[in-house]
Amino acid sequence: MNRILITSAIPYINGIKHLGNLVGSQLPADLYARYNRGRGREVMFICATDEHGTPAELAAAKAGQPVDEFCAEMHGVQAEIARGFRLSFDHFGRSSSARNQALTQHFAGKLAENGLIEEVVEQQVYSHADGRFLPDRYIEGTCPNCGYDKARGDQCENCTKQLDPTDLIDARSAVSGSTDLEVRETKHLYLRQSAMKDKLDAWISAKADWPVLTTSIAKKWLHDGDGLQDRGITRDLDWGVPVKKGDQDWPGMEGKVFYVWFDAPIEYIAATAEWADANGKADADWQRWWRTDMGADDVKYVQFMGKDNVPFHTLSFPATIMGSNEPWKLVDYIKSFNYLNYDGGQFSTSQGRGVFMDQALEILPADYWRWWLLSHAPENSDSEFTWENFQQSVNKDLADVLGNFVSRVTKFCRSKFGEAVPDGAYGDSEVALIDELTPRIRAYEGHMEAMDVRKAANELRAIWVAGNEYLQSAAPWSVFKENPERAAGMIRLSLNLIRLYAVLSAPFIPDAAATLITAMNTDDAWPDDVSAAMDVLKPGHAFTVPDNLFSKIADEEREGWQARFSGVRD
Ligand code: B3M
Ligand code: ZN
Repeated sequence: MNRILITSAIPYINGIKHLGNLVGSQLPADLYARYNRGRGREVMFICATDEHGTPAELAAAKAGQPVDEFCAEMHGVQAEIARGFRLSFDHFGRSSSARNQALTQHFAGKLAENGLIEEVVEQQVYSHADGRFLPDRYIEGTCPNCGYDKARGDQCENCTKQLDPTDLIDARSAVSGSTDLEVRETKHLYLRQSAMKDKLDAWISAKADWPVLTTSIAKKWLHDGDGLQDRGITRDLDWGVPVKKGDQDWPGMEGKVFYVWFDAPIEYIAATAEWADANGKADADWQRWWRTDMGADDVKYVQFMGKDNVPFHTLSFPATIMGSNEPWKLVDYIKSFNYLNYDGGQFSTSQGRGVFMDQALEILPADYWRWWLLSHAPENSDSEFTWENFQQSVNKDLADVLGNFVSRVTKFCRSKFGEAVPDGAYGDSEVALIDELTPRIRAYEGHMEAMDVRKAANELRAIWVAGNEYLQSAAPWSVFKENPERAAGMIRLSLNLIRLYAVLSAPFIPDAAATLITAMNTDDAWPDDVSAAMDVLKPGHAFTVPDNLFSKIADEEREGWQARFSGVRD
């Protein structure tokens, strides 16, 4: 497969994401996109903001802004932070786009045509003061079970009892506090997932190579309790994709919108169309990624997400795609992640606990975070961010191992041979290093292909360490006195190693890699043949000594950050 379509779960618009969200979707997706581009494959890497739903409406109200304005502004903020982390999206779209609106309505129309939509009349709480229906969790009142006075309409936080809004004593709107509430009838559309259960089950069962985390969650939803449930796909809200069948009105559904989780995954497709629009391309140019009748059979499609998003991607979205009976591309591989915890607790957006993406970039450049997060990705279990561990990884891996190697080699060369690759032959120890590196690089590639993020990071670190150990034992600074030509061979190899490191490390630490490529005055072709790669920079090739790549984190700095981020965000 030489074309790779990559999507990351699209972040909600209503706030800035924390580092746990980043490492669970956008960052590993970027790693994989950069790696595949490095291998010369054609990549389409898509992300977007997830802009609909009650949380977006409420966040806008809190900010005192119309919701469309709020979303446009927050999209800009999130796009800027994404650039700061060097997330190399081909397009960062918006789920509120005209493209997504049309596609969402299109899918709903097809599902209805195929008998997969059911209209259901329900009772729901309407708030006169707010002029809207209220979702269950936006109704508050006193718990009939324990007397807790801030119980929500879906559940009591205090005694965990599942509730219906009508169970609450003195129910009030969580939006306005108004008690002027009324239960009204309202009609909603349900996606008949139950009718597609066997098809979905067969599809998931065939994915033997998927992470267990992904398939076990899907299987649980398919088989636990009463099995796969039909899912409401409309809401009584103002903000969202208006309910229509294709471009036709949907009688009885006036004034309603699709549920945010119905239109959000469709935005993966729509954002690719937005990419085409933004780049003056034709529809065929995005359709070749998504329509199997337009060439997408040759595409490998990989999705990245945190485990909480797995049910929607293994069941609801495939049900939408399959149920359309149209030749849309289904996902080929779903890479899901556990949670990253923060210093003995959980990262929490609602409580402002942990380090958020904007704050992280205020403290240190993207590469520092990328390296720690990816090398500690919560793949097989939850993992934990601690400041001590972060300090240790940065200081050791990035500063002592990689940074120090680059600095010693380039500075030694400059002082003894000048800023050009010296001429000297490779001896036994150089050949031995090349022999060691070859299988390591092949292993690194294998882990990257398999999206084993931690294993890939470990192998990359081992590749850096091998160069350091070589340099330490070859000791060109001692050899130089007796045998400058021999030392020249060692330095020629080491300068080529710097180039090799830049190419291999670019998916993890793109800024440092770019600095090295520029300093070495070279290209970034992938080392398919390691011996040949050790001979790219020929004797006489000019280079410059790069600035210090990574600074160490001092204890006082670490303690300062630890204190600053110990509470909640204001
Ligand atoms: N917006 C979850 C989140 O931001 C959700 C993902 C949608 S993926 C289609 O954490
Ligand atoms: Zn209770």
